Amino acid sequence: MIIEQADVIVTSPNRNFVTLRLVTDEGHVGIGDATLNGRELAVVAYLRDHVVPLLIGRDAHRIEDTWQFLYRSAYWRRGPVTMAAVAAVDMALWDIKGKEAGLPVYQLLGGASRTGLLAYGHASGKTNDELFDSVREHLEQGYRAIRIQAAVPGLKSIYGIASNATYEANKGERYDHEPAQRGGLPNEEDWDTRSYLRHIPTVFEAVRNEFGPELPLLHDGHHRMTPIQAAQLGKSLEPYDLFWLEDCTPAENQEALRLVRQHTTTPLAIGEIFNTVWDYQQIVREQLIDYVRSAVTHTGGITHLKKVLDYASQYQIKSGMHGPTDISPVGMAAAMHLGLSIHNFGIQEYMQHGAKTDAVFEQSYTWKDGLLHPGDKPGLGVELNVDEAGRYPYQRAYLPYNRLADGTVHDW
Ligand code: GCO
Ligand code: MG
Repeated sequence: MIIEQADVIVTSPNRNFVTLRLVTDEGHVGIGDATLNGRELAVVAYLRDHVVPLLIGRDAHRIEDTWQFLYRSAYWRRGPVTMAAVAAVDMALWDIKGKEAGLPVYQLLGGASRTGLLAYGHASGKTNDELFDSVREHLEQGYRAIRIQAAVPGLKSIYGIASNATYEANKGERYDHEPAQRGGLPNEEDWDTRSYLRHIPTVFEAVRNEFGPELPLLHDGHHRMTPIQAAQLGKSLEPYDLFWLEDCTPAENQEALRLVRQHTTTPLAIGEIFNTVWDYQQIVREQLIDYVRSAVTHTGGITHLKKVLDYASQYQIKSGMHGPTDISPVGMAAAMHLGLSIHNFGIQEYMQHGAKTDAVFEQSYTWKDGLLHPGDKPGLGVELNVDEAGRYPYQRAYLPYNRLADGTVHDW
């Protein structure tokens, strides 16, 4: 089965998405997600200019060989652009293999290890009342685990706070629940770690008082603390029994987590900006984390992320795959097939895409009683409606960035 055609499709229904579409001589179509939020066109160029010519004429069955060929023959390895491009090829080839076999991808990965995937949603608020409304709305929608982000007194705008606390207030337009701004230049936000460290434990105390001890609660530190500050936060959140504290320190410094770990039993999740198993080598071996946050889309596809998660499983470390709206429905489906099949699944982030995105990417995955399932259509189970995609041309979009009160740029 030979790859005859490869196209890179950029579309911006509720936000920008990059999709690789492969067609074989037998007429099978496979799609893969290559979206890198805020740097989308770099991946488009990598795919169009460098990868597509290598794909035409290749045997679509040879997934592992194609992965190794793209990774090693480039000579320049790793990095988010390269690994998102490789991921898209990998996903599209799994999609094709499933369609050829007449099986959903999770069956090819060993079959289901569970009936559905526990998913968490994003609650946030500028005040505790707003936050409670947002939590309640998530519970009503069926979420059984919820991420809590709260504004910090004295700071104008910070990561993770939706402009409207509830989906209802956004009238189904979910773009505002993610921070990328379309057009213009990046928004500047402000940050003060000491205020944050003082405030966040009070928020968790209030949420536990309001919603009780059962509900799994998560929190994202979004790379903004030093190791000792992260240790302090982990310790002060212990009474509120978090499911995880995410990205408590900037991810490049793997050793930072050793210090955090020495001080707190709050479970740690890291890795949404990692892209290979090498980024996890030390933190897995030393058991410095509890959850792997990588997305299929940013970590070389199903083939490579499965290797990361198999490695992690030796240390009882579980998956917590990245699933904000900047992962396309194709990347989300790939995560669900992988999550359903592996033994060490932990939780899946699931924010829900907007209506326009759902019309471009026709999905067969389901979300019922708080559990996701990839569905049983052959392949990944997501089809790209090319005509609908064509209605939404690319729009430049940037993520915001942070400055401290004295003007210093800080991690966002
Ligand atoms: C998360 C993430 C996202 C990222 C976003 C950047 O935990 O879901 O931190 O919200 O900020 O993916 O593009
Ligand atoms: Mg995160």
